[in-house]
Amino acid sequence: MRLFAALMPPPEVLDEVERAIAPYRAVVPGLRWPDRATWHVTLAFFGEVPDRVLPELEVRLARAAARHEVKGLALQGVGAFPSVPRGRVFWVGVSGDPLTRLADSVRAGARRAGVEYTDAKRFHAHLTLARSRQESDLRPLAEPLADFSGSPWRAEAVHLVRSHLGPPVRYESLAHWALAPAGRG
Ligand code: 2AM
Repeated sequence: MRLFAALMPPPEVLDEVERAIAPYRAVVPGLRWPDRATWHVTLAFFGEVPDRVLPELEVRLARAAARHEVKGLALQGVGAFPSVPRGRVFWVGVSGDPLTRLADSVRAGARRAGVEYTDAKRFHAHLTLARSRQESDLRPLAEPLADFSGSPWRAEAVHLVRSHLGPPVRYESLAHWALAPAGRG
C-alpha cells in the first residue's frame, strides 16, 4: 500500500488558510486544488510498502514520535516547487520548528522497519494547496499571499496515512502516535 507520514494542522489553522486563499483560487487557470479534507504536512513519503512491513513500521513511527517534541509551528508564507515562476506544486510554508529532525527520525525508523526508501528530495516542510500539470507562472497567486501568516499551533501527533490513488486521491489515516509532551524535548 502507498503510505506516508504527516502532521495534521488543527482545523482553525486550516480555516485561516482557506479564508486567505479564497480570493485567489481563480487567478491562475488550470490548477487543481485538492479538497481541504486532504491537507497535511508530509514528514516522509514511503511509496509502496509491503503489508508485512506495516507492524514494524508502526512500532518505529511510534518510537520516533515519542522522542520528539515539536514546538511552535505556524503556517506562513507561500511558495512553489520547483519555483514560483515555473510552479507545479503551490504550497503554504511551515515556520517555527524546521521539522527536519523529526522527518529524519521518521525516515530512519521506516528504513529500519524495511521500507525501501527512494525519495531523495531534500526535506522542505510545506502544505500543498494546488497542483499544476504543466509548469505555470504562479506569481499572480504567490505575490498577494506572500505575507500570509497563520496562528501558532502545536503538533500533537505523527499520522501514518494511506494514499488511495484517484481520481480523486483519497487519504486514510491508519494510525497516529503522540509526539513528546512539551518541556521534555
Ligand atoms: P506534495 O504535497 O508536495 O505533493 C502524499 O502524496 C504526500 O506525500 C504529498 O504531500 C506529497 O507531497 C508527498 N510526497 C513526497 N514525495 C512524493 C512522491 N514521490 N510521490 C507522491 N507524493 C510524494
